[in-house]
Amino acid sequence: MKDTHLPTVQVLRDEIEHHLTYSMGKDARHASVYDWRMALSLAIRDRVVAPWFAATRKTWETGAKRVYYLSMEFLIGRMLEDAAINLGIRDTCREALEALGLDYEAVVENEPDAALGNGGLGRLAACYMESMASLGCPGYGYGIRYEHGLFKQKFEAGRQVELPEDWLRQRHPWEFERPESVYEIGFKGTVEMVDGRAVWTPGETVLAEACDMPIVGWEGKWANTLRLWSAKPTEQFDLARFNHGDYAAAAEPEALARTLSRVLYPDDTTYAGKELRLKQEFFLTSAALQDILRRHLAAELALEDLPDHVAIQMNDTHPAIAGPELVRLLMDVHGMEFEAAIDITVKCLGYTNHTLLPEALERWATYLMGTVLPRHMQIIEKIDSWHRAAHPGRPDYVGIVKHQEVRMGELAFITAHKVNGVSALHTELIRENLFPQLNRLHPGRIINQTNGITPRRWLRMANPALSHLITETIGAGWEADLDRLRALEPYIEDAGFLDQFMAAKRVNKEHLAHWIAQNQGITVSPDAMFDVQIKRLHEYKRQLLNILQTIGEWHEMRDNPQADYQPRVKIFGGKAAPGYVAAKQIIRLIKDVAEVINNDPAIGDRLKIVYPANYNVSMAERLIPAADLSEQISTAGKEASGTGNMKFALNGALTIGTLDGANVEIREQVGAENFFLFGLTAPEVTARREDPEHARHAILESQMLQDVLQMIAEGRFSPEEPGRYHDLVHTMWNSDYFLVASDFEAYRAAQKEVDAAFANRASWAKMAALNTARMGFFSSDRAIAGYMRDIWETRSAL
Ligand code: NBX
Repeated sequence: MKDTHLPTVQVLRDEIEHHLTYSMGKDARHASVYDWRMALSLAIRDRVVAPWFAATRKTWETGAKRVYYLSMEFLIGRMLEDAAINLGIRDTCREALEALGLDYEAVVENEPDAALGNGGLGRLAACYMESMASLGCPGYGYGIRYEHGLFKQKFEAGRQVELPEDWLRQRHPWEFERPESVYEIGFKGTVEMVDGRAVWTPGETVLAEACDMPIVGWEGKWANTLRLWSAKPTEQFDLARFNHGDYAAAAEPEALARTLSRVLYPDDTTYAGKELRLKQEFFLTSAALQDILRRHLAAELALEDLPDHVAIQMNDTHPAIAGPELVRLLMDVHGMEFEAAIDITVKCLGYTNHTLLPEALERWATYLMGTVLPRHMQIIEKIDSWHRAAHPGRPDYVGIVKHQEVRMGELAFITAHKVNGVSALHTELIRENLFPQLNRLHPGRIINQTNGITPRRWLRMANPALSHLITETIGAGWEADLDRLRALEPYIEDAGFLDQFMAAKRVNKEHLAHWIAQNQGITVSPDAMFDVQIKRLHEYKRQLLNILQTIGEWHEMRDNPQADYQPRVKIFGGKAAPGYVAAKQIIRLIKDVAEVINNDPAIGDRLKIVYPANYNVSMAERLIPAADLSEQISTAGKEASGTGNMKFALNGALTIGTLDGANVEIREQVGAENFFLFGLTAPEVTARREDPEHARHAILESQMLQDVLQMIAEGRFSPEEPGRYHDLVHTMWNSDYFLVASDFEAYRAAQKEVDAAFANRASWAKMAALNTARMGFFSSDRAIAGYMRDIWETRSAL
């Protein structure tokens, strides 16, 4: 739909009022912000339907190949403004609301985040859905409609407390229920051979019921579907038991089924091995595959031709049961032979790896897999022996089942025709360290697709001030062709442009300062450098390094108050997995240090620490445009890519970072002179760990680090409980697996460089503007174009 008719303010206003009356059943005089938000959302949603239908029709008519993105997580955030931006009606929405006497921001902020994900992996899926729609790549996202998304974080006396999240308590205006699209999902039970064919009789069944959200692309030219599954009971409510007064028992089947789609697993650190998680993974995967086959057969296509019409991407190993499940459906339901079934399966599947951390790699005990999915366990063994037989005489052979565990990484690798890493460095490490043997058996199967972010949400929507300046300077259209930002480069010699660039940053910083004052009760100056580290709490991400350096800075300021310091606001945001004790301790330390430093009269405005609770997508949209400095300081070799790093640089923040993940490529793109690099490289990290005393040695070489650790150990930041951080300090001296000590002095030195650079505002402005101008490569459109070309073998339908 190229020529969507853009509504006038009056037309949109009428539509909003119509929905207020007829969808919400409210009178304008009694309507709440929520009612208005719903009315506006429904008015916008109406305008998504036409491109959505048109795209579906075109896909059917042309028989275009469809891409199916299977992910346990879609971290969408808010949808209203995103849809309004892509339809080109954000300003009209604002004016229509204002004409109705309403505050646009208040209405937009009334929307809860759809937090159906933990962090980077889930947000990447959301960016990719938006880019597929913007590029006109026919596709579906398949996920789970969790009743409760990622927990809400609050702080109580500096400690993280988790509260349940409840995004569906209010009506969710962006979805369409599809009660007619239901599939039966089985678990457990027995497998028998009948006439040479396996017959699986599940011991438990639930229904997967579809709920669709349209995802509209840039300028409303295309829209795809995000289909989320809810679990429903197969057996209805037991009326007989109810009539006997046994109310709890009557509702049992329902309660059992519902637990399946009840909560998102909040742990992105470690593999847990929980039965419910395996059931969730199979629930998503089986529902998706049944739906895919149903659609294929409805078009009267042969199953043999599936790979010509269907590409299925597994977002990490979470849906890696897709391999065995597709083989099962093709064999047991559709009567195919194993060889044909596995051939089709491999051609259809792709696998994206997002982690090298051994503790995060999924592996299921064979007894659990055999109990929950007995038929799949047989097929997994069949795939394993088929693959082994295809590669005889390999002493280094690595199988799927080993030590009574099913290794999901190996399974995904073997059942996919392409395996991809998410940054150049990460892909190299997958080849060399994670799957070296499989890489030798299948040269060329592992490829790289460096992550990307959607510039519609992360620049156009989140940063109106900078977006206007860009459009004024280089013209419209960069949102769909981010490489055009390069046209900004000549302007960095233009003092007028640089002033405007910094003025845009200033506006964002003022907004953020205001928000911090209102929400945190802390006064920060927009003149200070806003130094931001926002991401999940992990030891490898090294928030600890940041806070230790901050303590060091404070210590120096107190010793030498006359020296020239650049005032800074250190901003932290992020959640720790509920069971991750070390990460929670780091949060508490940051909070304790903030309490002391923020209230130290000797320091005044020169150093402030802010750590707002419940960091989420919406908070990222507020913080990133206001940042001067982006902290990307993971231990080299641990961060697969990072995507926050891209959002910051695109919005004109400079990065202080290690040679890890996509930092490497960001630095290449923006220029080494516009990036603050420090720290050990991935090979140096490995070498350094050879010395069992590396931590002690590094600490003894840094007087500052000794002082900092001493202060913590003495209880300077926890006077009411001086021993609070004894374990943390002990670990620093004795193990320090993530090499905080080894990188401490290099990080400090880099922070000194940052200070010096920030002191010269004119040259800082140039560096910042060059970051924005050179970040075009990191558009998720480039990434999706890469997947389409190299993995999915599909084209735009536009
Ligand atoms: O995926 C993240 C990586 O850590 C980032 O470096 C990368 O940029 C991003 C996108 O490629 N991984 C991640 O977010 N993992 C999870 O959230 C996760 C969730 C559940 C789970 C394991 C990991 N069981």
